[in-house]
Amino acid sequence: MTEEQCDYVFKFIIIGNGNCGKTSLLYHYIHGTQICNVRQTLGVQFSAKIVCVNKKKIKMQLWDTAGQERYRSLTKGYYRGALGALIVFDITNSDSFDALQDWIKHARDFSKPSIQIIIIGNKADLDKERSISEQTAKQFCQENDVQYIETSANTGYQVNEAFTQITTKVLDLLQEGAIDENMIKPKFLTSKKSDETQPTQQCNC
Ligand SMILES: Nc1nc2c(ncn2[C@@H]2O[C@H](COP(=O)(O)OP(=O)(O)OP(=O)(O)O)[C@@H](O)[C@H]2O)c(=O)[nH]1
Ligand SMILES: [Mg+2]
Repeated sequence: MTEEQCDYVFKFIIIGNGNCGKTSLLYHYIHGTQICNVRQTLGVQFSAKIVCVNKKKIKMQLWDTAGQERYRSLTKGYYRGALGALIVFDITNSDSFDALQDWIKHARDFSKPSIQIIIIGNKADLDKERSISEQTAKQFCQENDVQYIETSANTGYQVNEAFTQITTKVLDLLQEGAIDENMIKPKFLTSKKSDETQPTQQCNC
């Protein structure tokens, strides 16, 4: 399936402190398996995946950003046009949770205030080392009007669900007319990127 055959192109950014598992989550989502020898992201890395959600074929443009502070001014240039932000923190690292408020602000300031946000509490497999309870994280998300999900990029726990949840939310907004459909129609065939994957089967949904 090509971009032209898709109903929509959705741009999502993946942000959050360094070492929380952004790249690992994205790799699992695209390849369906755990990444080996993941390296710190330097700047921004683009991936794409074509999916079928609620009978719509969607090309997901996924921008994985470096969490390190020194890349902040570079990465914010990539927020423009994003319909959604996946903000990742590490449930065993309270600093990464404390930084969420800033990340939400970045997402709303550097894209637009209506950007859809899902907070991802990653490393759920390390539950025994948890420093942020699910209850605390859920309450924070309720107060900030954002979605919440816990994942593990190691086991694959709820990785697909995280991406599907935010995609579904954007589709709901489209149906309500809150997003201009013309802005997200596939306009042209882009050259196939190195990390681009396509479904091996026909869309059956
Ligand atoms: N136990 C566990 N480790 C994880 C998980 N996700 C990522 N890691 C590990 O956490 C470390 C950082 O993972 P990355 O995916 O590079 O994190 P990142 O957020 O992309 O980091 P930056 O690129 O520096 O922003 C690596 O050693 C991963 O193997 C997870 O779900 N569980
Ligand atoms: Mg990374």
